[in-house]
Amino acid sequence: MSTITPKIEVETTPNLVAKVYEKLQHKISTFRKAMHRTLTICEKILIGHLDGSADFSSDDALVAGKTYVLLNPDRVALQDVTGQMTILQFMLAGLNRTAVPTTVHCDHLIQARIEGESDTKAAIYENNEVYQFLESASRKYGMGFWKPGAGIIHQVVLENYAFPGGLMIGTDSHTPNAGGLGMLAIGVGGLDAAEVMAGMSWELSYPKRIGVYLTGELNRWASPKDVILFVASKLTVSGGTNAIIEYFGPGAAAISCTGKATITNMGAEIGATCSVFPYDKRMEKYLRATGRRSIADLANKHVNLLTQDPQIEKEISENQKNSINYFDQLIEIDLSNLEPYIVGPHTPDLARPISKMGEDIKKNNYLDTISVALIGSCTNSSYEDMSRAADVAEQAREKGIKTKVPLQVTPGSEMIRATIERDGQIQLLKDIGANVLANACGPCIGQWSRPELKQGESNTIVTSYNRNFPGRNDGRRETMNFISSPELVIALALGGRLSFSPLADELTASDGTKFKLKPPKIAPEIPEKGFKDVTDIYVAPADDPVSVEVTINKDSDRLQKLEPFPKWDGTDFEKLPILAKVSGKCTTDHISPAGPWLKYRGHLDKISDNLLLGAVNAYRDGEVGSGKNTLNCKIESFPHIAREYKKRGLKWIIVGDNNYGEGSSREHAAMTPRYLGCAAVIARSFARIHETNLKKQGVLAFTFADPSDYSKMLEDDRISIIGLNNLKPRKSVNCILYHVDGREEEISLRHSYNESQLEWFRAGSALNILHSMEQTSL
Ligand code: MIC
Ligand code: SF4
Repeated sequence: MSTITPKIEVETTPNLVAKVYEKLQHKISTFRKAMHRTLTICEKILIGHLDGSADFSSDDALVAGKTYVLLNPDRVALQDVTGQMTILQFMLAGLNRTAVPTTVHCDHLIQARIEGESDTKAAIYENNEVYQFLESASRKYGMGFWKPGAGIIHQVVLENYAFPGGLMIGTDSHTPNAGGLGMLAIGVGGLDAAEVMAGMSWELSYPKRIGVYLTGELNRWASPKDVILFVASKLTVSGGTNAIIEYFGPGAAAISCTGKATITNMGAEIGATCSVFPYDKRMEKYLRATGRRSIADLANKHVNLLTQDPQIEKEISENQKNSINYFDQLIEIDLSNLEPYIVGPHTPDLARPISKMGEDIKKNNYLDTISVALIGSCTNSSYEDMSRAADVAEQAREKGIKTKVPLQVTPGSEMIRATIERDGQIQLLKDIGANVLANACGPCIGQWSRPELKQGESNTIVTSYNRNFPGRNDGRRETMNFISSPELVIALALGGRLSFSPLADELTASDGTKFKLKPPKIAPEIPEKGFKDVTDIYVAPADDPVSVEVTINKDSDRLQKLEPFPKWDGTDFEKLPILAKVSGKCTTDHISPAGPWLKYRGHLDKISDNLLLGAVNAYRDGEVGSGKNTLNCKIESFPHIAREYKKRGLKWIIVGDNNYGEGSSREHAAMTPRYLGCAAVIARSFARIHETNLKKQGVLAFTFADPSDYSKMLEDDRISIIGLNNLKPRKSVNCILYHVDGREEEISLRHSYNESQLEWFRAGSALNILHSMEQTSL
């Protein structure tokens, strides 16, 4: 059972880290006494954060895919769009202050239009109400508030809060970025975060472990990005589901701390719970350079807690087969032989080495001409990244040429932006034609105004971002995003064509001579003069929180107080229509698109109008976002039909394909269906965060016992899900399909609910339980 800890503590980070190491030490040695096992890093960090109720004595105490564990995270990070719902839900719990150190980061709401400064100003004006809400709630409830312009959540967390051996949750799927600094950092839905902020333990299905054994050293054009693009090509977008990816081996220490963060960041693209590297000298160096000497000293004293037991690497280096004792799967990469990769379009696991891109373009008829090149984002905007990109820019400047296509740069944080301005990298990029956007997500999440692009016009962009689902960057499904490292994106921008390979092709200098770009020099991860200090980007919690008011205007179209969802009425779901059966990839970007909709993330009713607008209708070839309204047989948009059903008190279901809900952590993709009357989602399989979000919001999440039953669900069917009063962990559920021709078919559904998760369904949502626990503890 989860516990509520009413004790509120405000900790300085070194204090917190010292306590975490003490706890790790104690729990790990208790575990070793009971289990006598050799441990990997992720096991050490998980064991060290198990809550008081953990029992190490039973054999199935920590079995991947079987045991649910309760953990006590050390920190919570929220960003401005998912953070709104999180805070609204936290407020429903009725506490005075967050029980765990928490920060809020304003990064997703700044739209890229002209350039950084003016775009940030415009965003502050347009989103004033939301920023005021987030800032006042932060001051009141004891959270650190990072202003718009301060930077992207994951970069700011890496620079300020991440620490080796820590456990953090964040309401953003790229939270695992902090794994580059040896932290287990996991993306979650807003309600998970709100519960931890309220002092509850956090539940996780004990993950599998995938080991990535690194040898050799990156060279020439290959960069950390290529490590993860290669891993993504091997594991695919669902290969990391319910697994932690643990990197180790002699090659790990050859990658900078920020390079490691690029790799762990993009573990989200393969569905991994998170990814982590062992503590090493590169991390120490980064901690010291970012003003955290005392944490580096502490980490140095506890290296054994922050690295895997040495026996593991020894055994695996002797014989890879030994990996089965420690990992469910092992991938080996010799960094010295790694080629630069490029992935896309439309999925991050469609990878090939850059040398093969030309062939692929011909084979698939991709548009070769690049329309815009973009570098930066939370994934790739470190000092090292920008320096390597600037090195390529400098080679072009020396030859008197500029990029053939517009080049946009998004620095990950104000600290990075100010430092690369001081050290000249920005100027080099500007000299070849770059424009610098705000320190924010911008075009990575559809916050990109592209008035020059005609409606329906196909176009190719190249980016150093992490996601490339259709419609993601500019709201246009026709835009094809190919992802690569920043240095390669600069090279492609100079070539102007997707088929340009700096390894093989030449450019023409301003004097007409031909030249080849040289691979960028090894770049420092830490600036020689140190990172630049920046001010006026952070607001601390108030000293007199009682006097701070958090206001939500009743008529606002940006924020809406939440009403609890109704309890389950105790009856089976009988003869429900299928609102949508989706075919193929259905990410959270398909279920609850971002871009222009981001501004309604604090207003459940408004944002519900985007429900499934990107989903591909399995019944109607080419139909996206709409389907048949079974009440009037007209083709209408999914949110419209859902509202019609809701008006008539009719619940409905969604049928999903493989890895349904992949991608982001946004719980809106679960809340909006719930709000509009979705009773259940039945899919071939789910992505981890989305499945939990559905469960938490009280929507039943089922998978087909036989995945081929997906094809039995017909457009005009009515569906009954029966025996709900007897729902039990690991017990399948019966579902009857009533076809229009009078036939009935029975199929079997599976689920992964444990007993306490079933309570969420019965109570109407997990929040309803939190709320009633708080009421009784008052
Ligand atoms: C994303 O990269 O998709 C986002 C936007 O950062 C999301 C969070 C969101 O939808 O707000 C994520 O990764 O979780
Ligand atoms: Fe922002 Fe893009 Fe990073 Fe998500 S992936 S946090 S949208 S920069």
